Amino acid sequence: MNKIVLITGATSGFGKAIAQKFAAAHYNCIITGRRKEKLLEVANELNQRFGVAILQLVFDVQDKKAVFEAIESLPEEWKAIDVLINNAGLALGRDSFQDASLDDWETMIDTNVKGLMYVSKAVVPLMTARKQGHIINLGSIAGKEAYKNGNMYCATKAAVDMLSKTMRIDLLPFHIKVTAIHPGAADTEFSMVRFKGDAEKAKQTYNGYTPLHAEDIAGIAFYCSELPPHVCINELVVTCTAQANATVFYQV
Ligand code: NDP
Ligand code: 8X3
Repeated sequence: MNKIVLITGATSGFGKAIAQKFAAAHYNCIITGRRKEKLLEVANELNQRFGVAILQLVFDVQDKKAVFEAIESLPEEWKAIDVLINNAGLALGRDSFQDASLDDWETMIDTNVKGLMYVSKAVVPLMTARKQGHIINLGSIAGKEAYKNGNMYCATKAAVDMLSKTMRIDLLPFHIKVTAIHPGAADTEFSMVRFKGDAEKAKQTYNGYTPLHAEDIAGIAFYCSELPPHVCINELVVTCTAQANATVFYQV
């Protein structure tokens, strides 16, 4: 029987690469996102390349009702989720505290914190019932260190960091592993979203160095998930070699 992984935000970036990695290892994949057409493309590709079963769930993680309805109406054969990857998330804007948009801040809180909370609360009962499971949360180096104009994005990822730590404690009696992966700069759709479609600004983020690629994080997430039952990687901060911390880069 193939194992089952549920990946939020699988229409691009880390989530898509993670789905590819797990599907290649014969996991059946539940993939989620808001963009239905992109999700369908990913599903078709995974199905054709790897012959695994793919279930697509289209919902906005900010929508509590939609999240719970989607998870609660999973067909019986999809309920034994082995690995949940809370990946859906975003940054919006890079403005000072005094200039940043409240709407952007609320969207980041609703997506990065409340979205992760809804999906986890919906999936955890399926794991506690089986007394097994692994939750992998995508945090960020931004949740570990403050940087200029990072304000609410940093705060939401600090929340993911702390939630991961506390989930690990509370879920201990159920043998559920909790891993937080905190990447540095990675060349996905992240910066296009952050800078609201400004391709030039997005490109500048990665000028003069080789950033992480989505596949790098996918490989690490998969490695964490494949360790023996008695081994759990609690957290990892992962940067490209040209990035020393949240703010120091070697650029040429
Ligand atoms: P992408 O923009 O490429 O992917 C983000 C994914 O999240 C998309 O699949 C998107 O799907 C989904 N998503 C966003 N908002 C929602 C929502 N409201 N409901 C459902 N799905 C949503 O970025 P990354 O792959 O880089 O980002 C993935 C995670 O990694 C995020 O949590 C991000 O904060 C984190 N991260 C990214 C870093 C980077 O430099 N790239 C570094 C550190 C952490 P759709 O639009 O179809 O809904
Ligand atoms: C994304 C990395 O440094 O832009 O989480 O915050 S950073």
